Amino acid sequence: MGILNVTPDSFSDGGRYLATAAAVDHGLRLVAEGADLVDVGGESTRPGASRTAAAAEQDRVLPVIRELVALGIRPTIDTMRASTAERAVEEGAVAVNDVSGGLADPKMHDVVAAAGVPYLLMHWRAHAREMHRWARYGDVVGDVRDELARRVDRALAAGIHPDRMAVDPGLGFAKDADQTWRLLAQLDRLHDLGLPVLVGASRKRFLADAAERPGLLDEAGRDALTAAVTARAAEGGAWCVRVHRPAESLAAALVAARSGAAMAQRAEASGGGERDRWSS
Ligand code: PMM
Repeated sequence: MGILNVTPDSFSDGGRYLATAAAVDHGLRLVAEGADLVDVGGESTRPGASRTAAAAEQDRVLPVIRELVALGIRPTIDTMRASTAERAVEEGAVAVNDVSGGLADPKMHDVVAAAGVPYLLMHWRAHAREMHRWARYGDVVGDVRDELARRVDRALAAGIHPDRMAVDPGLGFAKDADQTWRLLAQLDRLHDLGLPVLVGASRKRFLADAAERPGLLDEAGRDALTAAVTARAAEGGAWCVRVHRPAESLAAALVAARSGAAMAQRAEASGGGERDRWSS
């Protein structure tokens, strides 16, 4: 999933794609790099950000979605607002990516259920302005999994089909760097939820923890770190990664898939040997 922020203030690419033509060009570039989906957002959720009005959000994203669809691209809508989700789906958005998992807008689950599109449900505790105050957990992985389970139950009760849902641990959202690294290290525990897992690490602040060299702190360095996280996410069984630079993450995922296949062959060969011994 390629990231297309049509915002003046997103933490990494804010202001670059505010004009519809620039946004559409960037959407094409993301697809050329290998993105299957282009995630269009019109409201920044960077730490400390204040809310964007619904009308401004929709003025930013709807023309971009309309044009991407006309070009045969599959956009998803990144929004916490039911009204924006509804209008984006009318324009052809193929899924709703809701960083609040339905907590920010009580109408969201009903709108998504009625629209019949897939719902990407992220772990969330509070709006960007105050989320740092909510980064308190016992066992962060268990707590995130349990809170996601409750949101999934709520979404199912509203009528969203289980085959049309994925979950996301919400890296960096009401989590400090250490908590975020724990989630990445134990991604497999989220598979208990029985749903595909989406991971959004791209260029996020916690990556600085792993940088060690100043050269890894600029945009190119963060993209390299992001690709390394993609390899880790792929090994942890992630279904999708949401990234600014799909080319590098695709390469990382392909290597993880290829080496995973080789490991499976090796395990089968040695397992097979074991079976042969028993059967003879
Ligand atoms: N992160 C951001 C925005 N939307 N959606 C999902 N599902 N998961 C995320 O981690 C996520 C998201 C914030 O970052 P941005 O500036 O890269 O869009």
